[in-house]
Amino acid sequence: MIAPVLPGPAAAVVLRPLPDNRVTGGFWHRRMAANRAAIPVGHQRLVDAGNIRNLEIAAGDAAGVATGGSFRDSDVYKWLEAAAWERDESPGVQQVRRTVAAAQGDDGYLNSAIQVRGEKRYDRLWMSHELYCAGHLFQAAMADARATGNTDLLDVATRFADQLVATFGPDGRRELDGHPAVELGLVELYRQTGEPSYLELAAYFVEARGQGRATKPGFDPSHYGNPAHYADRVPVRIADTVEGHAVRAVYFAAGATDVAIETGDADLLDAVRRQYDAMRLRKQHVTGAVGSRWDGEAFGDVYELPPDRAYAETCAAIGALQWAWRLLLATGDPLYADQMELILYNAVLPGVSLTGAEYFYVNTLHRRTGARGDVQRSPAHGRQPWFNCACCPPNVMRMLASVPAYLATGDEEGLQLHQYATGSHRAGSFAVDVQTDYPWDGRVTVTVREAPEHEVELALRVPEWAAGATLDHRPVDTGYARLRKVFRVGERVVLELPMDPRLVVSGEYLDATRGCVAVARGPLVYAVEQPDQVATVEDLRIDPTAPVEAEPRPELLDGVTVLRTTGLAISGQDSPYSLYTAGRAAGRAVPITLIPYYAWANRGPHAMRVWIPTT
Ligand code: FUB
Ligand code: ZN
Repeated sequence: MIAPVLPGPAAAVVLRPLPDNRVTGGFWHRRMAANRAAIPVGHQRLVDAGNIRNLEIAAGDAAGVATGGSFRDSDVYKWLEAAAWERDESPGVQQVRRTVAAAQGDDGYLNSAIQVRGEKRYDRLWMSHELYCAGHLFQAAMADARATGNTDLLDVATRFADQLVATFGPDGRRELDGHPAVELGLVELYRQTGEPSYLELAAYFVEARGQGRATKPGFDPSHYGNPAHYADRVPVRIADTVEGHAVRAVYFAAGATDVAIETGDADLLDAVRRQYDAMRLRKQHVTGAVGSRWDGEAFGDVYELPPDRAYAETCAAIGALQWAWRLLLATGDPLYADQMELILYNAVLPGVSLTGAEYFYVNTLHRRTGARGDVQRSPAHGRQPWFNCACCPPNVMRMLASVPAYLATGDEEGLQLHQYATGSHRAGSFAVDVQTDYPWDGRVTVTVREAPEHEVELALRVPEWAAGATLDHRPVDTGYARLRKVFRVGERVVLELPMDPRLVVSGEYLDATRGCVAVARGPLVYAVEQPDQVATVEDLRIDPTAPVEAEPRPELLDGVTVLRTTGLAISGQDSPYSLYTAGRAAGRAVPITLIPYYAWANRGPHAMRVWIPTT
């Protein structure tokens, strides 16, 4: 069962995940196959980077000193989670499970770097990531139990969770981990075991944040001294936006949403919905990515969304997607499914190469010709096999391995299809097969495989970009198109989503992208990349009145549909400023070809733009 979120029986959700969503062909099947092939590669990279060795030393199976920061065990746990969703029972996976179990302290505590170095536990919580690692361990354990039935990690996780319950809370230690994640893990562990103290501790961590308890004590002029960095400036119930370190903020919000769901806390749910809207409307890139500042890996001010300096960490996109999924389950509002589509195709997927084994940590929306990166994570270097801080690669692995979970849900009425992929879904006695060439083609054919004798509802999401869609040739509005009837086995329903290319402009307050357009088709945001152009990317000006044609190119970039249009190549002035003159830009007419943004940087690092200046 691939179900990264499984609300309990009493949870306040209107939609429930389905245990048996399958992807059997098409776009996501290819992307998941590449990801599956990357899992053993990931193992080797965790060995090479020393993460596994740290655990082996803690287990007494190796000698030496621990390397790297105390967040490093989390990379192993995310990788184990990916392996679990893929039901990968290779000897490498089994050995890592055993090593993790052997590394655990007698009282349940587990953090290999802290143990090996003999550091005091929970002493630098703002930076030690001890509970962050625990959160990822709990999620890996839950994945193993649900997908493979193996509960070895679950035993480790519950012993550690019991240690946390005995240590933290209103009657114990009241500091918080600087990096949220434990909230998500504890709620999952509660769902998996039914142990109420895990949910209570998660709820405590959610309520206690926003009062400076996760922040580095004392004066520090950097972001480490700033409560906003840790989502720790304003209590969650009164916060009206997201701020600070983007991954911390969205993991925390997703965990708070989980608590709201399991406790039926409508006020808390309202608060996180309000915060999601603030993020979506004022702090999200056109690709769905979040995070504008390199300094502190942080959200910026409202409308601070520079394409060339976008931080847009892959982990932040994954956290935003996890948050949107929980909000979708809680509310059934198609807005969140639209967001998930945007984020998955255009903010998560760009973080991994078409081979599945090279990554972006920072996802820029603009790379200049001749760009030179400074630090390892600079996207100017192109995709990398791994990073010294390797949070993103195994996060992508667990995300792509669990894509089927996010496609469809069920409720008492029937089955809801939120994302489209060739495969199958079952809600009770209602089962359907889906056939589609999405995201290249807008036709989705649903065939009933099994149906009850009474009426059920089939709901198909019509994305917000798909005005003019039809269901069995009848016009349907955006949102959910619903068919309620007694279905016959073999019956077909055909959804047609219009795939006309769209030019997108940014709002009046988004200074960095004024005078530019982004091009989208279906769920995909497109980009110009140097290898497809006859002029340098810097010189291109797109003609917003020119037709944009879609052309399937099965041989290019593992099979994409490119967009072709026209514009000008200006005569690149090599001077930064000149006198203003009114009128159209001067230049020679040129064809312009756009590729899906997710596929850029698979031919080496080249110039690329998502936002293109107009003629
Ligand atoms: O601190 C753990 C992870 O490393 C964060 O989530 C990323 O942003 C990176 O800082
Ligand atoms: Zn990351």
